[in-house]
This record gives sequence, structure tokens and C-alpha cells, in this order.
Amino acid sequence: MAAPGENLRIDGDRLWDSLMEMAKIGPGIAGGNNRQTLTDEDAEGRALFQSWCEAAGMTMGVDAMGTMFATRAGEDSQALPVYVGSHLDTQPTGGKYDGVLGVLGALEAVRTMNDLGIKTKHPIVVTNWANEEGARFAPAMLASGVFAGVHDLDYAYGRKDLEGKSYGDELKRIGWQGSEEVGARKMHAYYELHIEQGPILEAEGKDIGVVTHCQGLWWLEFTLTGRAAHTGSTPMNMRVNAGLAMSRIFEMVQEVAMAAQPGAVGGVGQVTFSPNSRNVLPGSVVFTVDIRSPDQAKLDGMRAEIERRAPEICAELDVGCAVEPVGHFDPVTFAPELVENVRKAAERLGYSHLDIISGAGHDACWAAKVAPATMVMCPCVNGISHNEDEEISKEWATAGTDVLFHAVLETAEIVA
Ligand code: HGY
Ligand code: MN
Ligand code: MN
Repeated sequence: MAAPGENLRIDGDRLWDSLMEMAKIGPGIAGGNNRQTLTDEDAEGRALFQSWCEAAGMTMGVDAMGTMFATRAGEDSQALPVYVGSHLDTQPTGGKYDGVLGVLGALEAVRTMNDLGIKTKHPIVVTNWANEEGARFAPAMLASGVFAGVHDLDYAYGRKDLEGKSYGDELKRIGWQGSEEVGARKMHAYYELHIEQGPILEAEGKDIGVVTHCQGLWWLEFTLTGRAAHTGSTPMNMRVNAGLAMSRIFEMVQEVAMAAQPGAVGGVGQVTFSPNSRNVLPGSVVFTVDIRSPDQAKLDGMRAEIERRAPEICAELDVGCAVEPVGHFDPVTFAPELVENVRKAAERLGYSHLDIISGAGHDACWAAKVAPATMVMCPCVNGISHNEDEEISKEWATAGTDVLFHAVLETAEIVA
């Protein structure tokens, strides 16, 4: 089967217009987006996406986790579909492109197939995975995790946000609880376009990231129990200071991650003090340690050392210490034949490219458990992401989507 010709290219202006249109939904306070999963803003973005998919002649299916699957028919209805997607939900102070580029890039590939009258053997399914971010309901990649059989539906439905609202209730409230059994769909292959969310491609002057692997992750939720007390009248030697224990654990996590260099990260993004009053020493402190590495031994070694040393730190301060893993996936190796399709597409289209390991987690990491999967990356300005300043160029978005388009056609097999 002939490879797509080098002149087959998507419509970068139409892609960019769609990105800017979606960015109007759930605006942030500084130019980015706050379209957190299962909020009214998420529902609005879903409705817009569905309208675009239906305008492109696709039929929409939704599963019981709220993941959206828009199908473009293939010539062989018995052939398993090629799935292409990412996520439309954002961080609270998210950018306009994290996840969104992958969903709307996949839609643009279908729009271009329609324009050119391209027919493929395999159907194409453009996918919007629910709750990729895990910002509101931990863990990240929750819906794709249920799809891959890593989590069961009851566990997922029971996950709660900081206000005590459950995933299942919120999904029903916004009206996006689909009827499809999660994971019943079988994939021929899965592709995901995503911004790098790091500085490498831009620094190396490369248009395309050929993603060979994704680093693994642990999210360890610590609950430290001190004694709520007056910050003024409580003598220093009478304090049971959970906040002090937390700060010593943060320093320890930094030390463990630095000792595991190169190829390891560790930090904390979310802390909840209770009662969180400025003149009360916290009775409890809850925070999630996020550690990652592409090296399995390093990843598990960091976890073991942190879980060994944290209770020792707390014991010195008479602070109670409990830890629960609330997110995990091992380092992922993507499908070599799909990775080669991405590399060949970049070369055919004349884009510079670099093999890269994804620093961030993606739904592709769980898709890879049930089908051959890989990713395409484009640079982002100064490597900034999970920040409203996240920015890419139209050229980068176009290049990434061109490569995605070609790789998908290679796998879906053009028949006319
Ligand atoms: O945490 C991650 O890597 C992804 O952004 N959910
Ligand atoms: Mn993402
Ligand atoms: Mn993200």
C-alpha cells in the first residue's frame, strides 16, 4: 500500500481556528484555560466537540466513564479501528493546548480526509478521554485506566474532589454518562499528538518529537497528623507540628530525586492544611508526592526510600504519618512499528525530528496496555505547561498534525 504523498497536508488555519474556538470555553484568569473535568465548562467543550465531529460526518459513542468516541467509517467494517485522540479537560490554571491539540488535531486529520475524499480500510475513531489530568479527581488518566482494565468502574465513580463530590455523581450531573461498557471497544492501534510540556524540542530546534517511551510515575498521598494548636501561645517544645514534618519531607523528596539523577523527578503540587487558619498549627496536612523516572529500578527505589524515611521524620516530631499510593504506571515502551511510522512521516514531510521520552503521563500510556500505541509531540515555548502561559506556534501545531495525519493513514491503510 503506497505511503501518503508528501503533499498530503492538513489545513493549519482551520486547526488553529478550532483551537482558539475551544479555548473560549472555560477561560482561565491569565489567558489560559480552566476547563476541569466534569464541570459545566467541560460539558460545554464536549458539546462543541460533538457538534464538530457530527459536522464532519462522524457518529458519536460515549462510554460509562464519559469518554467520547467519534467514528469515521472505514471501507472494511470488520477491521478494528485506528483510535486517535487525547483529552479536552484542563488543569485549573491550564494552557490552551495540553490535550486539546491531540483531540482537535485528530479531528483535523479526519476533516482533511473528508476534503480529499480519502477512504481507509480501517475506521478512524477520534477520542476525547475523560479526566486525563487527575487534577480534580485523582488519579490522572482515570478513564483510559478503566478502559485498559487498570481501575474498575466502581473505584473510578467513587473518586472524590476536594469538595467531596464523586466522579460518578458529577458525570451524571453534567449528562455525559454514556451507556457503552468501558473497554469493550477493541483497537487496531492508537496514536496521540501532544505538546511536549518540556524544553527539549524547542532547545534542540526540532519540529517533531518521535516518542519512543514514557516515564513511569508514582503519586503517594501522605496524611500527616499533628495537633491543632495556637501559633502564639503554644511553646515550641509543646508543638506537634505536622507542617514542619511536611517541610522536612519535601526537602527529603528533593534530595532523593537529585540523588537519582539523571532521569528522575520528584516534587509536590498540592497540599491541604487543616484547619488552614493562619494562627492555628495544622491538625492535619495532606499532600501528594509525584515521583517519575523512565527507569523502573530508579522509580521503585525512590518510592521505597521516601516511604522508609518519611515515617522516621514524623516520628522525631511525634507526628502521625500515613501514606497511600493514589496513582501509578510503570515506564512505557511504545510500539516500534508505530514509532517508525511517525519517524518516516516526519522525514517524508521534511520536518526535523528527535526521538524523545515523554516526561508527562498520557492516555497513550494506558492505551499501550491494550493495543499498539505511540505519540507524536510538538515543541512548546520555553517548555512551559500546566501554566496559563503555555504557548505553541501555529507552525508547530500544523507540523505535528501533518505527521499525525500521515502516521494514521499509514496504519489505517488508504484504499481510495
Ligand atoms: O500528570 C501528568 O503527567 C499528566 O499531565 N496528567
Ligand atoms: Mn495532557
Ligand atoms: Mn496535563
